Amino acid sequence: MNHLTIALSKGRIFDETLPLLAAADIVPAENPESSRKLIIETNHDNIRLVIVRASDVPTYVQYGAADFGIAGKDVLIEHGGEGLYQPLDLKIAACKMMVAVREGFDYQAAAQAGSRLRVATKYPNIAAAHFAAKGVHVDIIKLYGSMELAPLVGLSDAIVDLVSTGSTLRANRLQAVEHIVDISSRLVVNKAALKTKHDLIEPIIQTFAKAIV
Ligand code: PRT
Ligand code: MG
Repeated sequence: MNHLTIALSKGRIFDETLPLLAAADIVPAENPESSRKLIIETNHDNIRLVIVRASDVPTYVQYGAADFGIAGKDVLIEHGGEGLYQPLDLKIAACKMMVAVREGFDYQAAAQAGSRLRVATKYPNIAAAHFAAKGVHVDIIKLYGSMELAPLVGLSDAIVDLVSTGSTLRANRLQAVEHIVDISSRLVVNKAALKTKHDLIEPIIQTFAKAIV
């Protein structure tokens, strides 16, 4: 019997993936939020979940350590998508990739073609491509979290980060000044597994496709 390993991250993606898994009759045996286990069994002997960092999902799937997974478009653009088949936009964990600055900061003046801007971000590839297209020179400062702090303490002029409700920006007196790309999460499948485990994977893709709201 073929086995299936599904890579998921905890938090918002997991919460929004549960109904999709349920539609495909896949029910985790434990809640990863409360369990410390990184391998979670399901109601099927041959299907298991592996719980990884959101930004590591493409890597597990690319190398075939997981047959498929769910990852944000932000993570996929930054990863490059090598070795991954991306059949479905699941429309979950939706948000926007934005440029934000301190309230009152004159972004239009600072970001003219030819000028130089310091940009803090977890997404150096996305940020570099965005500003290159505008002809703005940037010094990218790579951070791993709490990007919103950077302009407040003078680490950067601007940040490139995800915004959903906008409350984090407001709480830190920042404002969004440019929209880069709409983000949602996608199903990513290992290209080899799609062939060798087609009978197992294809019905799940079909079920997910029907369950997208
Ligand atoms: O936490 P960890 O470092 O392990 O990884 P992660 O932060 O990438 O994981 P997680 O679970 O927080 O996010 C997983 C995916 O959810 C991301 O890759 C996105 O595709 C998607 N997503 C959707 C978001 C958001 N919305 C979001 N709002 N990811 C992060 N945020 C953060 C944002 O970075 C900012 O700090 O939430 C804050 C802004 O939210 P608002 O509501 O205040 O605007
Ligand atoms: Mg997080």
